Amino acid sequence: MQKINDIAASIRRGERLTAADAITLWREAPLWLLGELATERKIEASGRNVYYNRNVHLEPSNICLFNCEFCSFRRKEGDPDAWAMSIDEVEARAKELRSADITEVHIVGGVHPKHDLDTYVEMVRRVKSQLPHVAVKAYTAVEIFYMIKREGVSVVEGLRRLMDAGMECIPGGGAEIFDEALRKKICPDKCSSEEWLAVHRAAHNMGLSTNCTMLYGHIETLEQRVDHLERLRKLQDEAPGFDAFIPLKYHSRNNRLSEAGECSVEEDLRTIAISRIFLDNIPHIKAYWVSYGRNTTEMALSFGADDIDGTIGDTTKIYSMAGGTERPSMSVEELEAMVRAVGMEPVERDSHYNLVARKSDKASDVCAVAPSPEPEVIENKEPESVEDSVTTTNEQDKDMSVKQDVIEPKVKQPAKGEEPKPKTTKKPAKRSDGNGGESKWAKAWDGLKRTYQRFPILSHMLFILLFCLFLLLCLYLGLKWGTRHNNTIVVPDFVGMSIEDARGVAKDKELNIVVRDSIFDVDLPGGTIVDQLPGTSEVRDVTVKPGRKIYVTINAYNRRKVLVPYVAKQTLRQALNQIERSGFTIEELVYQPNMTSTDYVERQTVGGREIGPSTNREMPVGTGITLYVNYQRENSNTVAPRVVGMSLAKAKSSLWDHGFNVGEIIYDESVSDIIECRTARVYMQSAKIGSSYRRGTKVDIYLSTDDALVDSLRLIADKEADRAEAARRKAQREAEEKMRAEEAEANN
Ligand code: V47
Repeated sequence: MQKINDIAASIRRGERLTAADAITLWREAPLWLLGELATERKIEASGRNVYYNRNVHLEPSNICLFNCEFCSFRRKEGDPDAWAMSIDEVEARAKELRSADITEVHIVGGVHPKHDLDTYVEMVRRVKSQLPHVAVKAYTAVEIFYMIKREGVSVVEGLRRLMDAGMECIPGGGAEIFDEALRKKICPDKCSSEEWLAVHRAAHNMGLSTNCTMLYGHIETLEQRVDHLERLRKLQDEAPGFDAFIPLKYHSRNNRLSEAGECSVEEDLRTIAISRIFLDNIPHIKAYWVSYGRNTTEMALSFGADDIDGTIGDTTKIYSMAGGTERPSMSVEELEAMVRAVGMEPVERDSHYNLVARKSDKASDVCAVAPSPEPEVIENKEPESVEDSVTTTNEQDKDMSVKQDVIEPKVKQPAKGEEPKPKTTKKPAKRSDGNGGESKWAKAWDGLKRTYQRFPILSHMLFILLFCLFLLLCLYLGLKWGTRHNNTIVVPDFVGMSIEDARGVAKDKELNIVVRDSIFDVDLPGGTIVDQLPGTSEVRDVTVKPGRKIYVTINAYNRRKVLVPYVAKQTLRQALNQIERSGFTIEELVYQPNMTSTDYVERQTVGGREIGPSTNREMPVGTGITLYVNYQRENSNTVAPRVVGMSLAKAKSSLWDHGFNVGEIIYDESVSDIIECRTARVYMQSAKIGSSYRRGTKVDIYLSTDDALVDSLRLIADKEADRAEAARRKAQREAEEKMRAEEAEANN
């Protein structure tokens, strides 16, 4: 367990999970710990939000050139249940969807031998022509690679044509498992891992966002899963563009891998949690409810998932054909209820994770996408290397046309609303004694009847006795339930405790701690609880039933890294504003004499290293910056401001602004825990208000949460400040009068 604890601590310090540690966690970590770690990461990434969208799938054909071992969807041309929609039918389907309240159409299907790039492009164009306000998420990298290779154009050119037709993003399918040896076994015809990654890389470089998936729970090893995640993480580091990762649980019905069976729900939760922790650069982890079903999806939300996909409206067959959810469809209310059931906040998103703002919930209402706070600028680079690596040769095209010729062009269109035929299942045979006679239960029942007829009084008494025993049992159970019902627990004050300690206390009291949010405060250690729900009260005990969840907000472990701002060559005030706005702080103000200016920042360092205008240095927020500030010799002194009554942050800001450094920070005994530090105010300062000190002097500040003390000392400090101000004005007046007198004397 020590090893697991070390890995957990390293994750909580914000260190990247290595492949080796991911395997150890996967194999050995207790499930609850994975849930905790993944939830902490999820909260950091998306708070309590869980995303869903209003979407449909459009599966133009299940005819596929490829024949993957795990696929239950694929049919070959001529099969009785094969279907292929013509382009007009695709458009007609899109037209039907005009009245549907959706924001996304997800087009995916088999790699049809007769569909070329133009067909795919035209499908997107027709869908978009009917649904201009709806995002088209279309074609897996496998389909895209095939159509592009067949056309003999570069990936960039192919993607450009699809984008021009209206394709907005690419779904994550077709990734399966990247390990080359296993890929050869389970999907030998599909494009290689490198080719799948190359399509997504090119898409990212062209500004297209995409998703990624991993098909798990069949015959792959843990090492192969981690290798898969590692290749995705690497690509995202190099060419960011993945919006979401979707772990896809293998479903075993009606395909050739069935013998592998299906993995357990625990394995699903472990996979989701490790994905969240490992893929620290992919913002969303989707628990695809169509694949997992409602219960596992709900649980997945406590294991790092922050997306559940959408309403679907019974438009996909890939999973139902493999044994997943039959007729998948969920209303917005159902999706939202599922999220709320685990204490999270359902958020409707569009295909780019912008929030969808709706005037009301009525389906007929027009919806609008809430503007993102800061639209991201994405460079439209055309990657030469990708183009080169995936442009096809005529030889390869010839191969494909040969394959095409051998397939009979017989396509059967399913009747509207037609479902795959239900499978005939054998009913279990009637239980018998094995000799064709009556069952032993029937014999026992006859025996009982005969006994009753022979001894009716005795039988009645026996019946009454049994009935009384039953009543006693009910009474006992009722009382037990009743006492537990009244059994209440006083909610402890968890605020200020570390999450680990709080969990210990909660366990003893039969309560459950659930992290529901996180903040970041530089002055608090990571994992400190800063808020809880239900809270506690000073006037009365707050009580709850055993087993109740206490939702807490913690201080984040990870200090977000941001670019250190370049603040030199401007006034101290401007520099301070910029530093505070970007979340950094002042390490020290170093004053240096100068002939020309006072309070002008000459240069800056962080951790002893110079920061210049083009230094691209990222540091955790809250890091201290040292400023080298000029002063003219005649301005070597500065006047102490009043900071009594201020919070620590305000006091620091005021001292720096007046040319002082912050010295010791001392809390009185009213501040009993780290959380109270946040509400304490200054009641004393070491520099006398209004007195003159050398620039850069350190001022000690004393803080308390005793409001009466702080307020009374603040009144005194205000008077002191007024006196100092009056004295300053008087001295200024006298100096001006003296100057005027000297001038007058000189003129005379
Ligand atoms: O690539 C096929 C998988 C994928 C089976 O991007 C199977 O938002 C389990 O990629 N058992 C297609 N899985 C679906 C897909 C997807 C789904 C939802 C959302 C998004 C998104 C993408 O389904 C295939 C394959 O990996 N699959 N057969 C099966 N028997």
